[in-house]
Amino acid sequence: MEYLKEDNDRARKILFTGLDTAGKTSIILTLKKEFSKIAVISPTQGAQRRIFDFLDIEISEWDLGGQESYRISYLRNPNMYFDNTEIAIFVIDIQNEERIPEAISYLKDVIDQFYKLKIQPPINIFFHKYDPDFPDDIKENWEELISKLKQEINNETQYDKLSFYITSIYNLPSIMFTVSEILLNLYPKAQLIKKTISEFCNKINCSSMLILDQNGLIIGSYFKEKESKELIKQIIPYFIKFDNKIQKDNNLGGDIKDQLIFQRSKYYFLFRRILLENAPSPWYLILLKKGYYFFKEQVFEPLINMLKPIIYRQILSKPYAF
Ligand SMILES: Nc1nc2c(ncn2[C@@H]2O[C@H](COP(=O)(O)OP(=O)(O)OP(=O)(O)O)[C@@H](O)[C@H]2O)c(=O)[nH]1
Ligand SMILES: [Mg+2]
Repeated sequence: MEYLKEDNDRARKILFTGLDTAGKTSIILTLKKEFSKIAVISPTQGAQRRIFDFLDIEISEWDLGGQESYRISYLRNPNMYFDNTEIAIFVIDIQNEERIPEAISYLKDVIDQFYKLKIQPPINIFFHKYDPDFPDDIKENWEELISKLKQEINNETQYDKLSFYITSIYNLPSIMFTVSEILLNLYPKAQLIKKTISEFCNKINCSSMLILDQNGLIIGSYFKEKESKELIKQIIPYFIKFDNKIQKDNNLGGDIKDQLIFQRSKYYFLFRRILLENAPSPWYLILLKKGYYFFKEQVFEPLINMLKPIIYRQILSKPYAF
């Protein structure tokens, strides 16, 4: 659940920064599935903050409006804007090649502020606006540009903790997978969840599986091979739309047993809501399996029992019950 409140010590700070119009706020709105707001977006005024839960962590998300006057004021007051950053996301618009030198120069300024503050958070560079519908020759140009930029950024910054991602708001999984992966680095039990899911998948012989939280962020995944990973990525946006629809329609939705199974080529997809006690919104499980399989309630019991002690929500001081 998302809510606004004053900063507190517990929240872990994730900072979105980059030039104006790079796409930071659009990425955040995509994460929140507030797609209609992207069409009428305006430049972010100063720093916008929100707090949301990810597993048992409170995330304090900072969206630093990138217009020049704001950038100058952030650099003048690093304590106010850059301090306590645990993860930085630096967004670069790859469709605006002209402004890339300016973006790299600002990235260097940001890194300088981190050094001044004696912090060294991981910086995740998003090569953004890599839109899926562009023709192949343009995408080839982007690929070349991106590999050149990776080298340039590594050489010019000499920063140890850089990671690079390719994203577009028109490729929802690119945003969901990337941000989830980055946030999972904050969660010590992430490996345990991964192991639990993978053991379960091996046992029931499924090809891939995802568990999504109430915000659609991926808290655990398993992929046996590349093909099923691609298929599951393509399917996520449809499932999320489907769930929005059933949640709105009281006659259809709300039941813990809500699930949807359909077939595409040799795969069966299962989409299932997991209702958590005390949680206003459900989690989701998406599973892909070759051949027909009847997903009985009991099949999931071992998985849920394995996950229960792992996913313990300290903020409410109550365990999540499935
Ligand atoms: N083609 C394309 N356009 C995008 C993408 N992401 C964002 N945009 C567009 O880029 C423009 C700027 O997006 P914003 O999200 O406002 O950019 P910002 O980085 O928040 O800008 P400031 O708030 O001024 O710092 C908008 O018109 C978005 O629709 C993308 O992945 N592909
Ligand atoms: Mg913005």
